[in-house]
Amino acid sequence: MTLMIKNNVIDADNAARLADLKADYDYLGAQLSRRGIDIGAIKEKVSTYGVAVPSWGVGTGGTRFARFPGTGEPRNIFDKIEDCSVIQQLTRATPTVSLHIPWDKVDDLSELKEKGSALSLGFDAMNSNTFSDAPDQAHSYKFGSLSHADAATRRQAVDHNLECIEIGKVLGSKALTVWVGDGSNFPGQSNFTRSFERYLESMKAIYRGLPDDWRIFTEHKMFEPAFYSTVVQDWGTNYLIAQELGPKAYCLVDLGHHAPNVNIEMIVARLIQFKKLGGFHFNDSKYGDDDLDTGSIDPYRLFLVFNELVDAETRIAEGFSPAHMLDQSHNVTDPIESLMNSAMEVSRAYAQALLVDRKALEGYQDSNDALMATETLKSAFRTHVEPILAMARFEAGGAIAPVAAYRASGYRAKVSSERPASKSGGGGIV
Ligand SMILES: [Mn+2]
Repeated sequence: MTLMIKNNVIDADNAARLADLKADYDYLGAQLSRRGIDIGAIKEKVSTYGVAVPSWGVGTGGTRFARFPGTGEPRNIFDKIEDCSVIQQLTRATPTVSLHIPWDKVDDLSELKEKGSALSLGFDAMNSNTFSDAPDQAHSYKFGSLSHADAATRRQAVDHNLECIEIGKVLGSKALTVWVGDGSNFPGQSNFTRSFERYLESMKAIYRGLPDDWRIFTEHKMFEPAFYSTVVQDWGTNYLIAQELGPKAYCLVDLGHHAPNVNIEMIVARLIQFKKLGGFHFNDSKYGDDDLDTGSIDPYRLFLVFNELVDAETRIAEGFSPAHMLDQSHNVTDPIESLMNSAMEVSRAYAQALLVDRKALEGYQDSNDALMATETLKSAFRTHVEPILAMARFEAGGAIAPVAAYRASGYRAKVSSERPASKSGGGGIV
């Protein structure tokens, strides 16, 4: 196995922290024991939890105004998965990478597959791109892709998605995520019904090319790049798509793709109930979109989403197997550090949700004790679970303090000396 960070760097950083961690873990274990919770069982569950890293996340993001690249930016998918393996090596919470085509297209897929194996990384959902024009493509997506008024443009977009499936088959992926930028900027610019009919027709053609053991995820987004309407704007439309397509079609919830204050955890519950929750793109936002690090603005909302997931997991909800992925834009931080912290934030939300006393909660709900019901959630959320996460990482060979170990490793300086500086400029948001 290829290790991007030397084990002795991790060992040295861990050695300085281990005694404190053990003390904190034991103390938390005693506290949880008084609440009837076995800390070891929680740690076991947390240690099996994984979230996929998006290949595009390890590059510096940008806005439509500018992009300010960092140093040592990955030049291609091989550099990208090396960066992804650093995240996995230190956090032990990100065993898979989600690719984006055509950005990650390579001539030799077996070379990429071998590189993934050498780094002990698997390949998660494939992501297609019909929201921007690839060089030399015949038809432009300026006015849409899968819902475009022109049949040849729609066909090109369908074929691209089918190509993503073929690439994914070689790499061992089992899912295709489709997000389109299709929509309109002005009232009257496009006919809502006809656009959606064309979109569904295109999606059905993609669905027909989906292998039996694959799933297809559609991702809704309220606005942007279209600023008046988007064809797949909300979870209702997303649910209709999944219903129209069939049993292999599921809805993907990107936390940032909703209006402010939308009750996302309730959307999650509805999709679970009707067996159409496909998975997540985790991130956070203050005003709109999906740009900020997971849990950086509203960790309580992230916890409430995981509360629904653990509720479904506990009662073994039928057809419940959501895919988890990060999807965020790192404009001012080292992307590796942001992704490590974000992976730990989702693990934290999961651990906190596991602490909810579900029997007590149900009792408070049935007896209309609103105060104690909400306090039951709050007491789980307020529990400082870091010792559980850190111990799980340590026992799996990762770092007790991933960001500190990463900084001590000098990885960024090393790749900065090997990889030429990338260009700044506009765009780059995904
Ligand atoms: Mn997304």
